Amino acid sequence: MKKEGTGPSRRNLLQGAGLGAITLATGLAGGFALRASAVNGAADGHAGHGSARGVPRAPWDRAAALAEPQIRRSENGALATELRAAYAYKDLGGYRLSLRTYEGGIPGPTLRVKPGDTLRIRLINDLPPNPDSMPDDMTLPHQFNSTNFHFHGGHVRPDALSDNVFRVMAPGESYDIEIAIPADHTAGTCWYHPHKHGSVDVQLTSGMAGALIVEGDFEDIPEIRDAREQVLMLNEVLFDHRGAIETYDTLWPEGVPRFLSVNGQREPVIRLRPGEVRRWRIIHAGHENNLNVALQDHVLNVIAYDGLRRPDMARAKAVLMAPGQRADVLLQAGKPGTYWLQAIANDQGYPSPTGPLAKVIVEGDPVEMTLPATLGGKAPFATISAEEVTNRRELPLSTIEPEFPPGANYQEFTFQICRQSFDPGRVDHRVKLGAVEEWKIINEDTSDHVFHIHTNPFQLVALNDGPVAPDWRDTVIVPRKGSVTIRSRFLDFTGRFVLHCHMMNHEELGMMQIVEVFDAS
Ligand SMILES: [Cu+2]
Repeated sequence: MKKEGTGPSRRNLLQGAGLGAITLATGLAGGFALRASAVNGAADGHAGHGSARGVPRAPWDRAAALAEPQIRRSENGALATELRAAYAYKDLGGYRLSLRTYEGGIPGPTLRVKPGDTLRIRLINDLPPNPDSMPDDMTLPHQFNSTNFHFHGGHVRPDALSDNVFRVMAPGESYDIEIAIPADHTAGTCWYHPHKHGSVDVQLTSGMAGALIVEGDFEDIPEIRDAREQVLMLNEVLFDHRGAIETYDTLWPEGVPRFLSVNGQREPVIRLRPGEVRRWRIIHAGHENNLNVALQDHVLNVIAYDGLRRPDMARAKAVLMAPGQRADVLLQAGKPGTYWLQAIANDQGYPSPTGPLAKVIVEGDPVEMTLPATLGGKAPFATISAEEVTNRRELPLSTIEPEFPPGANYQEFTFQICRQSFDPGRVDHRVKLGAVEEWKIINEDTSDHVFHIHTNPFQLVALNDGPVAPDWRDTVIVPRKGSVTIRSRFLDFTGRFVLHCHMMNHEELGMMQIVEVFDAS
């Protein structure tokens, strides 16, 4: 039975009680509620070691420069590459972890393609056999060693060997993926990660994700073209007493060590010269929490959200990012000094994680660079007017929670869209090819959800029923007890794909639907 929103949700209790612990890192013992975030990365970096008893320590180089993932670039219209999914040992933030990876790295290699290219990947699943059989209930996490591949942000075929998240790539086998990127594809920051229902949350949390950059944006703006760029892939690192993630209980309840990472490093160092303009492609690859990203004493100038170019720069003291979202920002370094890039306080119905992400050191001779005066006012797509809309839908998001006092076990929670949990055998929305639809996504819960739909991006129309400036995204926060209204064109691709909450624990426990675009002609 659905509990009304007046009572404290499990997350409220956990995170609310954990807030002090996040800040003070006192390692409070005792009640269940206090365990959750007691080890969340405090700025002094000393948090949490006590809870990780049993995990081998590893040296933590606090002066390590931010590592750039290996780059694999297309040539002559194609990028053909291998991605091997396998366990690897990883020394991260003072722990020696054994995690599922792409190519032994966290994150995986950065794939760089151009509009019109073909992306060919041989995915070798070198993970060991699944110890468990398929569950009767598909909304329970399962078979963590089966995987597949999703191109998040890709406007590409969702079927066959393309961006097909219904494929199951079993351990011990190899699979070909072939994605034709349309010549008119938007250029920008996308990413890839597994999307196999049942194992995606565990694999993503392990660090199986990489940047997938469609090149060619902002070539008309010299200030951006000439700026050095860096991928910043954000994650929340968590693991069990063995330094691994082998059961879903490691992710829920949240009693295990956790801290924030950038490109698989804890508090790496980023160096800039005074006055230098740099482009950061920030990708939130974490699995369940928003991160409110800020750099001390600096402005973040957002030039694209979700890889979709903005008409104008948005100057921000902090950029609130949900799991799955990307923000391309221009940063101009200020006076010499040390500044923390960090996740600062945010309320998502419970306190979002806070703590250091990277140490930014501004030093050396100043350089003369400037921020662009304008981005040119171009939107990635023509605005969808109300007259263009051919159909409307409402999608309520809701959670069935255990009665108070809340249980600690993930099995007690059910996440739903349109009052139903995910069923891989059911199509939830049939959309005519060529349709232009307006959807109102309604969050009935007391904490935020994150709406993401594959294949086609959407235009924001309203937030909590109030109009907003047209803005294109593929992932958006749906505020608690609130709503987001979006419009989208379903023009180019038929076939089945999914929409889901990008808090992947919610997705894994049922908050996903299947959309089928069909050709009615
Ligand atoms: Cu959610």
